[in-house]
Amino acid sequence: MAVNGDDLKKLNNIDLMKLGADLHVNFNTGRRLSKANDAGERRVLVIYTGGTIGMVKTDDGLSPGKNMFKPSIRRYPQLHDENYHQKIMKASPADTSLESFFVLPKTDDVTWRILYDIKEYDPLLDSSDITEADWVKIAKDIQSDYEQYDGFVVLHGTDTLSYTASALSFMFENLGKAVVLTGSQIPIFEPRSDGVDNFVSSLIIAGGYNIPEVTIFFYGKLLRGNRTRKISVNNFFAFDSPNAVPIVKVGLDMEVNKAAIFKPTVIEKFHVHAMMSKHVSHLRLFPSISTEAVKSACQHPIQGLVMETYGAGNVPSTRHDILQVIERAVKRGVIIVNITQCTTGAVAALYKTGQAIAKAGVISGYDMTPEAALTKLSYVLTKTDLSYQQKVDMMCLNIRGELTNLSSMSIVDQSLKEALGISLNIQSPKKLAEVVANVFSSLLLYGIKQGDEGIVKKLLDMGADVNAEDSEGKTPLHEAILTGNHQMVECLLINGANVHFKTRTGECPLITAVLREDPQIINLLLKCGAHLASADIYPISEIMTTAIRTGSISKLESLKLAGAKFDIVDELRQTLLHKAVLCNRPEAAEFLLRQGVDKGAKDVLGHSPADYVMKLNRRSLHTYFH
Ligand code: ASN
Repeated sequence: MAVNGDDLKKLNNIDLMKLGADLHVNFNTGRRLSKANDAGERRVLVIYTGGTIGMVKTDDGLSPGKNMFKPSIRRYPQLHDENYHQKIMKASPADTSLESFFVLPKTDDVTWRILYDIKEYDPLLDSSDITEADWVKIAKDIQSDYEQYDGFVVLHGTDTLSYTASALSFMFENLGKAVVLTGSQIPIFEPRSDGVDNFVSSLIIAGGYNIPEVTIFFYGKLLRGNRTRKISVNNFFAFDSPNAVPIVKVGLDMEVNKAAIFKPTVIEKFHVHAMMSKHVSHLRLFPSISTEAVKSACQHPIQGLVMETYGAGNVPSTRHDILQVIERAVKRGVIIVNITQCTTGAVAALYKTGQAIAKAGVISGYDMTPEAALTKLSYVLTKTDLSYQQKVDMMCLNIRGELTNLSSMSIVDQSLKEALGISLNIQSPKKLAEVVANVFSSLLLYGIKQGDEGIVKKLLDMGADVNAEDSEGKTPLHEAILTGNHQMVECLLINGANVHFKTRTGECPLITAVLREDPQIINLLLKCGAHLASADIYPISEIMTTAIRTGSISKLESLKLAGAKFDIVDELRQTLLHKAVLCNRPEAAEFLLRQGVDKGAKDVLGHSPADYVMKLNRRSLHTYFH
């Protein structure tokens, strides 16, 4: 304890009383997670764009009701736990932002509580009215709040949901957090609505599972957004992804297919490409289609055309007029993508009729949905730094899990799985998957601790989960950071490790690197999009407190490098500079002053740090407070 008995005699009684709390260096600028809930909380931003989910009956049919959604949600105990809301507000009176939050009632699916805030759009839209400008707006809104939330839910009408999901999946580059889109067939406040389950499950997935993709949750399934299609006007089972397995299936439990999650392979920050070309069109062939119809689909100013052909990508072999129009359009620089009219399967050069259009310069869209092909074209066409050929190459590449071709396939070595099944005589596939996951986790940990990248890569190739959490929520990335092996950290990051996983105590990998005071790893994580969020204030303020109390300048430097702000105040309105003075840490005070902290800030007693320097006669600090 840096404030000794003699020091305290110099303060008056009220000071003593007030400082009693402070002697434990009780920082409480944000929420004290441990006060309200030891398991912690996750924050989700809900963007409510419109759609049936929030609609009300009017004389003209169902229509979105302005400013009605939020007050109604507060009255629904399945959607909001008011007791818990009151509890967290009492625990953190200084955090006024909590007022607007909703709290999802406790669920067994995740260990922490999910707090969510709702941003309602004006006007609310039936999704048939959504345009590419709305995609840009949603993308930008998520970008500007990206660091404040653990995940995002977009409430949206179902009619064009697959288009929006596909568009966002391309616009979000290096996405590291979950963006779950959902809606409903019946308004959420109607008795037989599918909206409650769709909304609640989306919140749990966005806040509780790190699935860094744009997905659609509908009727018990989480599907990759750019693989989905609306398949029914009136069934609750309204969306499907015919060429991709669901990522999560919700029954009694949430069954996550971790192998199905799209993994990043580059070390880059999250970025929004906030531009989509309007100069794209879509042509569905039919027997006896006219030359004029084909011509008008690719005439100026069109730059990209999605052509839906028969079966494996075939066009009629006798229609030289169509081939001629297409050839001319390709020569003019129009990118034409061939996709199939069939629901499942892909374009393949099997038939003469298909090869003819490939020769004309039409590229294969493999098994892309029309929505994915169209929005991908819109995205690629606005990449002004790319040449025509680079755009074509990008269209053929699997960039967000939207298509299956050789570049998207990986061969998983099943030998360990088979050997375990045989030698342990495990019949149940679920049990076997559980055992295999455990064995992989232990081996991965062994490889990381040994610093053996070869083993780690081999295990990942064999299907080990690069983001497997242990009982404390620690991931292989946390472990690699703890060993200080920079190359191993890099190896995990380019093999899909996510920088946003937090342990049960709220420690993200960046905080682990700060605690280890490892500038090289901190920089690497920052390059990959890691950040300190305002929701991390509890662990960060604890680290800052200890650093000030012990005068650890290297820890303070690490915090600074990670992007921490040194302007926090506690419930006595004392700043870090007050603490440095009270704990008699001139080095820490000097560091804080170099960061430009407020010298004159007064605490609840009306004392500035300089007042305490005088009162406590801190000689070593005098020079900093003239
Ligand atoms: N027309 C509605 C919409 O797309 C349909 C729905 O949400 N179920 O906005």
